[in-house]
Amino acid sequence: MEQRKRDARADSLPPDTPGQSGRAIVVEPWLKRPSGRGISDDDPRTPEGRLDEAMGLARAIDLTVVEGGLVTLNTVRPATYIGTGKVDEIAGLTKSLDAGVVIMDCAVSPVQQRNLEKAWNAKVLDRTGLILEIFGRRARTREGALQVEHAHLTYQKSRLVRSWTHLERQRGGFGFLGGPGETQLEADRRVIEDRLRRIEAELDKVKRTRKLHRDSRKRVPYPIVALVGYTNAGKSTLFNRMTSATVLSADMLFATLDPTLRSLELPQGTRVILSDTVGFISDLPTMLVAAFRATLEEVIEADVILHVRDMSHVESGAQSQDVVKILGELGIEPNDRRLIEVWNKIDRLDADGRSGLMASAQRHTAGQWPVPISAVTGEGIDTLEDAIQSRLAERRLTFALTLDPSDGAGLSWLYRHAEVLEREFGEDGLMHVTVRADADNAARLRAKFPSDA
Ligand SMILES: Nc1nc2c(ncn2[C@@H]2O[C@H](COP(=O)(O)OP(=O)(O)OP(=O)(O)O)[C@@H](O)[C@H]2O)c(=O)[nH]1
Ligand SMILES: [Mg+2]
Repeated sequence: MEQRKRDARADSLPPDTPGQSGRAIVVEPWLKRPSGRGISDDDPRTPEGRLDEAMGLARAIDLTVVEGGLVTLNTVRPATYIGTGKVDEIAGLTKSLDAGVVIMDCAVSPVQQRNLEKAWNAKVLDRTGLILEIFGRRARTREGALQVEHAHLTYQKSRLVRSWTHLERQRGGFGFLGGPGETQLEADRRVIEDRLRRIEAELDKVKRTRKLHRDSRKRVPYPIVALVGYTNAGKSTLFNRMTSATVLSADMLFATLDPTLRSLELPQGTRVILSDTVGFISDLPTMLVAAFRATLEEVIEADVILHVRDMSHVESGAQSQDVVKILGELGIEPNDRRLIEVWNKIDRLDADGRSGLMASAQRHTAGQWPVPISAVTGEGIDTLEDAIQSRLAERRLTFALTLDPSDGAGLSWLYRHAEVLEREFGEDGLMHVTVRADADNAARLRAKFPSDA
């Protein structure tokens, strides 16, 4: 009984933070299918591509990857996920390579995790656990930390339920219920739920403050341009290039976690606010998408959304599909007029790759051309700025207004809520003002100047 209780609790505990000099083995399980494709038939990724990415994720929490390999399997084993032969082989490796962590790039159940940890005498992290770990380390703001903790606890809770069901089933056979193991699990679950509720209350407070900020920014008539894209696509590099800022950009997955905003002036003089935010990844844990929804509201409400893609990456197409899918979960459809595809890192392509890319860019429907750029060399940035400008113009309306010269309050309202393009005195002694405003402010403007607008 004592033993069982301890095991059950081990499931509910968060993965230990791997040590400073963590040496890790990365295992990429690859389920064989009759079609010869991967986990799902419409998966455009290669096993090698997935393995590379998983190794990158492991390095993102400063693990030293001492070995990484594919394990093909015909079926998932309930006890250990992979076959016993492979389990033994990896046990040998963890020992000879002195690895304290094994990353399983899949979703392992609490039971599988426990069995593997025992067999390998190493900490086992699955893909969700690993991503949560990275996010936990990157969170810098209070909101970010709360969101990650929320996701982490939700993950733990889901694992509690699963192992509990397992125990229940096992005990059902003996015809009794209850016992210390279950009581402990219930207590664990209650602790998690209490904590989740407290975090939600706190997040609610933070969210209200953010909303106030956003609302007050909305009254300032600057449109928001949001950067989205797969992790490592070059969003922060582009952000820095366009705003002359120095946001951390690094060849590291999930370098950015908390959103960053900065204003910049487009060449035509329009001032916009550029927002850099967390990158996406394939199989992004759903609890993270949910937890980060508030942060991603910046994107949901943006006037223009730049989907930054790493065109030099072999899996660029698959990455793009993942981003499109997550955008869909946020309610942003692929044909949304606010979206502009930004084809980044073209400096890394050779002449053939480049001309192929330019040709396929041209094949897009007029008005939806992707913009090839290099955030590093600056190539194509001017075209991108023009594209942003013209998308904004589509969304913003221009008004020609006439004001009494003594109406200082009216004029200052216009400066606060719209972009004043022109202002002159007519021969009629009145002031003629041309302004441009976004949809929200256009409505207010119509209400305020009914005879003109
Ligand atoms: N050669 C080349 N490298 C680039 C370009 N843009 C970005 N990079 C590199 O790609 C890596 C990732 O860039 P980041 O700007 O940090 O990417 P990100 O999209 O912000 O990534 P996350 O914050 O992790 O989501 C860095 O090493 C950059 O120097 C480019 O146009 N050309
Ligand atoms: Mg970044």
